[in-house]
Amino acid sequence: MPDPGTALRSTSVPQLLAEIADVGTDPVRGGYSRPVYGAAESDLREWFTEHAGRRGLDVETDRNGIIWAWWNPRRLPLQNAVVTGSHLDSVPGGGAFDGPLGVASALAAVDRLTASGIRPTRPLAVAVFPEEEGSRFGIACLGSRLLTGTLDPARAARLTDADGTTFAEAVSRHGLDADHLGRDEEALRRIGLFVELHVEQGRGLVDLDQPVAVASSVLAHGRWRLSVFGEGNHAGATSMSDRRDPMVAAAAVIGAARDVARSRPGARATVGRLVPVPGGTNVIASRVDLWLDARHPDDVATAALVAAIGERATAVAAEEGCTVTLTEESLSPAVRFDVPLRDRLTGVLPTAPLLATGAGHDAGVLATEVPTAMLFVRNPTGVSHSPAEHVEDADTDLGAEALARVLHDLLGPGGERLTGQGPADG
Ligand code: HGY
Ligand code: MN
Ligand code: MN
Repeated sequence: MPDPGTALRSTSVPQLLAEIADVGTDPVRGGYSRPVYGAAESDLREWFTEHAGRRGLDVETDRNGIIWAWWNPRRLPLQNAVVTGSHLDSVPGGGAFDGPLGVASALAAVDRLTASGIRPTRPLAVAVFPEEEGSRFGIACLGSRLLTGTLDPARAARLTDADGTTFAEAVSRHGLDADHLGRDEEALRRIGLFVELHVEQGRGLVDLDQPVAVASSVLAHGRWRLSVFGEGNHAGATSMSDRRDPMVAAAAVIGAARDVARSRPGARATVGRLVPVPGGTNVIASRVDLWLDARHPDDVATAALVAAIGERATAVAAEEGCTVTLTEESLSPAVRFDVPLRDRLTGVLPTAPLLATGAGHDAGVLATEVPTAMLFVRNPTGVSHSPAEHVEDADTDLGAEALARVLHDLLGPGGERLTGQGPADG
């Protein structure tokens, strides 16, 4: 691989990201709102497909809505491939880099690989996974869960968005057949390993004064719906002593979740979404639905955290004469990335530190099927899922260069031995 200083830069990551800077901007929340299969994310899919086509990549969208762009200059069999990529959907009011940085960096890395003249020993694919954030249909990493079969396709098809549109309707409007969602053995057989580049969602690299890190692990994380039931009534005609107000109980539940998480080292609990029913200003709600995002480095501790929050929620709601139900909507076990692959990356990038992440990723879901790894790029604010998320131009290029070096190593002689072992203990 030529020295970074001489690497040809047919396209820089800042240039690529500048092309989509106006796609899906959210004038109310700030940042970007790019729900899967909405107009903005569909525009981004077209943008990616256009760039992939310009580079001679063969582009296909599989039955789960995952885009695969194949860089295969030697027309090798599509097997044991090195796969990179990320997602293009966002959280509401998200930043510019969560997802698109990995996709743009993959395109820039392909430019560098082409310029390097490498004769790859196996194909490379750039993959774009749908609904990584789970912002529209409620389950994170929906595309990679369908691919690996860790989500029942019939359940996925029935998921609805805030307008009542089902996932089945959304995918069929996108030209897919909801009856064909689900585990895709053929697509999985093609993958030898997966390496995802992502903006760091934290300040680790800032504190370490490094531009790029290699990921070590992902927290266990899940989403639970808590429904708080009270008595709907008139805001003016109901005395204060005669109420069972689920909004008041919900406020206590949210505080209880925070307190329980604070009392357990390593635990995280967040309520970012709350929906009162019926939701009138002059109406005492009858029910409040709220969603808990709970995480911990250990699976058993995550379950214990949620159980403890459930118990506290029931107790504090009862003080308001209300009851609570707790329903698991999704759960991802803790992930330790494949150790041989991780070590191969740190061999290529010896100054890159190892960093754990509290954020979930498709690389975490795929880790049950193939060796996976991640690269993180420095985010000077350390903030993510917010317009404040940022990556300096120079660091975006260093990230693309790091990804290109890693891919060059994995595509070169000997790289093909790293494949299909699945997560290794270590
Ligand atoms: O929620 C997460 O951890 C990821 O950003 N989807
Ligand atoms: Mn992401
Ligand atoms: Mn995210």
